[in-house]
Amino acid sequence: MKAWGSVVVILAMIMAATVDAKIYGRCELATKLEKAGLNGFKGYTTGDWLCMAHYESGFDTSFVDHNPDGSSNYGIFQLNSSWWCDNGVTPTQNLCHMECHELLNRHILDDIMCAKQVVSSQEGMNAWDSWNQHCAGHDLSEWLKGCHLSVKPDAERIHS
Ligand SMILES: [Ca+2]
Repeated sequence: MKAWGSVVVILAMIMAATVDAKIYGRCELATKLEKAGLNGFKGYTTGDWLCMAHYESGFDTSFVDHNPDGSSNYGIFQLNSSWWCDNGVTPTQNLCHMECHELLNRHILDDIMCAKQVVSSQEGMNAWDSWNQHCAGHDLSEWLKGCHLSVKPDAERIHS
């Protein structure tokens, strides 16, 4: 019985850790990003964000990656525990004033707010190696193909 009790506790912990995570669909994420004002923010488009998030996390909010320096990267944008959030382990600047585990749930508005801070730094989206490698200088319109975005793109706003 004791062993079963442990199994139940472990299962409950796994459920608690994963139940609130989400793998976003491409267009669904695009809509979220545009609603949060990322299209055009600091000169980057929704395509830049989709491309980056794809290569960073595969749109999986639960993704955690560990770096050789002992820090870890969290969530859909793989934000780093030395700079942007506090995981209780890595010495951190915690520039986004948040706990890293908050970057692993399906609610990504806080992730987006933090990512806005990242991209506002001097290096912009070069903060993400994968963006630099796979997205910079590419035609990113493919990322939005087939998405019916409810938010008007900036180009239309300029002309109206
Ligand atoms: Ca979050």
